[in-house]
Amino acid sequence: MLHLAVRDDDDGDFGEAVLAGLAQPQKTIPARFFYDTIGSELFEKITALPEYYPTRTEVGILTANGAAVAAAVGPGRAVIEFGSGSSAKTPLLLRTVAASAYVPIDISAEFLDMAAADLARKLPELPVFPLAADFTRPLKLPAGIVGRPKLGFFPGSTLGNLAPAAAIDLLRAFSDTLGEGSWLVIGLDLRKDSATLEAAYNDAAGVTAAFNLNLLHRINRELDGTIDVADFAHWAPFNADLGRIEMHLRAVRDTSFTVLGTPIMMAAGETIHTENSYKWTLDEARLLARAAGWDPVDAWTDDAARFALHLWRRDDGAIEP
Ligand code: AVI
Repeated sequence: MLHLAVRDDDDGDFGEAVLAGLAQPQKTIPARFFYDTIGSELFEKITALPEYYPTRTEVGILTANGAAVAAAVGPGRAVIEFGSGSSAKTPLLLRTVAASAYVPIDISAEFLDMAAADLARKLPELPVFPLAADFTRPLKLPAGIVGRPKLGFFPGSTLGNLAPAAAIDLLRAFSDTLGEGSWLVIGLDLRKDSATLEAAYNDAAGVTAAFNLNLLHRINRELDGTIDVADFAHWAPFNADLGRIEMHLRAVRDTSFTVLGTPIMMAAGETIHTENSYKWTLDEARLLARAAGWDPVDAWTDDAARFALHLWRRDDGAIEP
């Protein structure tokens, strides 16, 4: 299961963030609030949709190129996953690189427990050291993996949900957490034609729309919201200038509601911006790596060049001839 960098279960923070976001000229709600229980279930469904190619494409790339990753990084590394993996990708990588230990890091202890239990079934011999923490900040890794060479894993193009400057900050935090001599395997969605991209975020079954609209239901459930959800529609265009899919909730008519007692008015056509999903070309991804202190060593894509799996090595300042 892959989620945004930070999942936030704190109602206080949710209320503050929603009120602050709805007070902006371009209304906004941070994407991390998608992932309550219902939102997490909807996201799992998204990853299996025919239009949503990233998940299965990334698994295919990892399957086809795992041996090359293993040859580059060598066997016996401790794999540190940013986000708790319960998908097929994690055991695939762990087996391919003959990992000596696994550290899933997630802010939610519940997701960590699920991931650890899942792995214990699939790879019973592998030592697992779950770490319940916010991985957007540099972290002290568990004592059980001290001295082992490290390989970070950040699949699913989760980095794409951050604006470039924040993405660089996060990649720097990974570098600090993993330390000298570490490597990183990171999946990033590739920039491509807008029809393919827009289909992936506007699926025919309406699951992505339900995922987006769940934010409004969540406000009603948790923040005494009085939103008529039927007044809103899911809208997810590709913004070619900024290289990102944007998700919005668009008012289909003039509407007004309250959140925690605060009145909000929206005109027909006005939107609440709920997510960005940046799409990086191979060259842009290399620049991103370098800006954050990583050396882009290799990258693999699927045949249709939809998605890329990147292999980066921490730039430890070695001087090249
Ligand atoms: C989690 N993240 C990488 C997904 C994405 O594609 O940006 C979230 C998502 N939003 C709508 N569909 C999927």
